[in-house]
Amino acid sequence: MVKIKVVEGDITKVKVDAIINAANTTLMGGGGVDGAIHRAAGPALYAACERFGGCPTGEARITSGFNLPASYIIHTPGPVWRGGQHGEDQLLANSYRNSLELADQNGCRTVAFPSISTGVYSFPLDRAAKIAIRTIRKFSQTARQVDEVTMVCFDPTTARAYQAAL
Ligand code: AR6
Repeated sequence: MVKIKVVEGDITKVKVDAIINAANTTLMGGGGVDGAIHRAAGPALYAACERFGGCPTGEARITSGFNLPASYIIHTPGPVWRGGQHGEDQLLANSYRNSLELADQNGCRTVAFPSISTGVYSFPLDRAAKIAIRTIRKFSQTARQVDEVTMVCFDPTTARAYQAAL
């Protein structure tokens, strides 16, 4: 069984095998958690991401953690909220599932996620939290290496939403 936890904090400080980055499809950095991860990991992360030539929404790519306490960073562009009729729910679930599968394939036991798509991308928080928890639970039935998933929430409102979903 995969243990699921919700904490309030800064994901760049978390010592786990892999943290997830709420990226964009260029994978070339940005604001929010993406900017914070790039600043903390250092410029070598930018060079590593450049080699992918981007990533479609809902897919995931893995790099080293560079200067972060985490060993790996898994980059996934979540969907931009456009009203809910453009496959946003499925794309968000894909981001969680593909990130978890990539972590599993790379032998990660402990994984930490930020609240994907609920910042700049405006995905409704409660709806995103339910999708995240449901997708992590479903993945836990087939997980081989991953045994702990932490949602690292940057503010109390976000933490409450994931706690409620859990
Ligand atoms: N640790 C944990 N969570 C954080 C941190 C941090 N250090 N910093 C911010 N958050 P966002 P999105 C929270 O906007 O909606 C970027 O420019 C934040 O409070 O970072 O998926 C990318 O390049 C919010 O709860 O990601 C994309 O262009 C959550 O992380 C775009 O933003 C997600 O907010 C992606 O937008």
